[in-house]
Amino acid sequence: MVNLTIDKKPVSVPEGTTILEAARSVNIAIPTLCYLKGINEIAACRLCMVEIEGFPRLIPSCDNVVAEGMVIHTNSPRAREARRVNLRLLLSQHDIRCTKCTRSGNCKLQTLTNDYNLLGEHYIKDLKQTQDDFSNPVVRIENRCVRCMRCVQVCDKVQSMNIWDLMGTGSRTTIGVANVRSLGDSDCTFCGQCVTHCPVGALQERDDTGKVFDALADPKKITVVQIAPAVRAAWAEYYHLDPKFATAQRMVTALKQIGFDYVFDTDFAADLTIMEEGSEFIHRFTHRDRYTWPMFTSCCPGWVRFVKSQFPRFVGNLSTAKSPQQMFGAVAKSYFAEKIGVDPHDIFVVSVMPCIAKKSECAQPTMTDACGDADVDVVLTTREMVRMFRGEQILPATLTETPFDSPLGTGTGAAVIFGSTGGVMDAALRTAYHMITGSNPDPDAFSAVRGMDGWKEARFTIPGAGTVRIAVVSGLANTRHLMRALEKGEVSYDFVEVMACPGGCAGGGGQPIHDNMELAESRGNVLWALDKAEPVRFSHENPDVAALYRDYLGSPMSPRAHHLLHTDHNG
Ligand code: HC1
Ligand code: SF4
Repeated sequence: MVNLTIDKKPVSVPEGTTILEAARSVNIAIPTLCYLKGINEIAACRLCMVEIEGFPRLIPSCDNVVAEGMVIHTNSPRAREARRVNLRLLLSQHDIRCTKCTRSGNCKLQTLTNDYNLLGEHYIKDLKQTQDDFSNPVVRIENRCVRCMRCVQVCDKVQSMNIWDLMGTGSRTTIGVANVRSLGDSDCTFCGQCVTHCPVGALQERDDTGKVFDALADPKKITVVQIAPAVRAAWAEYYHLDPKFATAQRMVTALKQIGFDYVFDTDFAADLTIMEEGSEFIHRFTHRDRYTWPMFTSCCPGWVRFVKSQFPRFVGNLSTAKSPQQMFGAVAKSYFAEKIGVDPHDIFVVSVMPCIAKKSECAQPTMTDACGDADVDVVLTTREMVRMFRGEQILPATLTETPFDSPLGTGTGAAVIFGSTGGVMDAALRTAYHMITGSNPDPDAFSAVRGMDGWKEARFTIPGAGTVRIAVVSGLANTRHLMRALEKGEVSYDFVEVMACPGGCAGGGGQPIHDNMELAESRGNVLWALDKAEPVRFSHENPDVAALYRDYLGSPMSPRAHHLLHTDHNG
């Protein structure tokens, strides 16, 4: 252990601890902007400067380690003044029209500027106008970037994609797309992890709220919204509501208040996905020789983009089942349109997703199977939905509960866990077991797939089918490791679930942002608790999914089911 003094407090920490972490261990907060523990410890912003007795210069605390006997002052007049100067230098290159920024109120730079009372002019007044590209699901706004490098490091270390890179030199240093391509031409998976880790608003999702407000105001449109599993675990974070109070049913009320005609649940389509994907897995498993292995889940568009660009020879291993969001759109504009007797072209389907990549998934030219229009018209992130609530002056703390509409609003416990890593696999195995044996397993029989490990493995024996070797992976760096191991023959599996975002959709790129906090696990736990509390925990027991098969699709994998619910990933 190393013994030192920080702000007159004696501190004892293991060798190799940074000064920043040593201070935090005794509840002394040193301001940071660029710092991300284990990911970005490079002192780019220089706001964490501290004074050490006997050292002539101030040093950044995030990339210097403690030494025996150090006497450190984190908030001396010199340290404070250095922070103020460095903050003003950052502000001099930052577009400070905060009222125009979606991160206003949730921006680290704004908070620090207030904390340090920097009310006067900054060094440079006029920023050059930049041409920002708002066409892609992920948008970068050059004049807001503070060159903290978080996006570069998250994309490199967590997602292994290396899309962002440092460009230029000196005062012209900036961040751009590596190899000087545009983002749209790059291999970006649009997972949005760069967005949720940007401390300011330099990266964000394309704002599609205007399209939704227009549709809501159009009397000819029948507006239908679906809510993804993981959204319910996070939507009220902005309002600091207790997750027990912030139910999906209160979100339904808010969406009705802003004018949606029908509020449905992606959980319904997640159960439908399990019926199709479970049947497909059993078919492949019982005709092993006809397929290459393993079979991969296909509901995460970040992962689908990843496999197409990074490991194209595995594209044929993806389940042909569309994602729940796309199954929902196809069913809404066919079965549901017929049921309520309207022209499907008049139905406007909005998805609220924890995800940015879903914006690109719904725009795929192949995702038009119901009536030729896009099956899903617009995807909003959880953040965009909350912005709509704010714009409409919704007061969530006063909301009562409203049930989802019928018949696309019923979901089981197996569906809600889709939003957490391991959930898709768990749900699929519950139903595959039933399809093979004719009886239900214990709904918690497959709990080995749960938890936050980035790469999980398990084997399960299903009577009559044998042993199924599965893996569950989340985060694209973990995925790359698994794919390389598969290529080298170091591992072999039958069924693999992949989610691009660490922890699955609960930690998705469209979820509320809390600087330096990873909430995928706690949000995931909300979903696992919802599953436990559900009276029905098997997708094959969803009564409305059963009715859809009985009245419209026939059976899983039927020609109609194939047309509406499956896709060719090479298409
Ligand atoms: Fe997801 Fe899915 S779980 S991909 O994360 O399969 O976005 O929540 O909606 O489609 O159901 C996202 C979440 C979501 C789909 C489902
Ligand atoms: Fe989107 Fe979920 Fe995939 Fe992340 S893990 S890219 S939130 S679908």
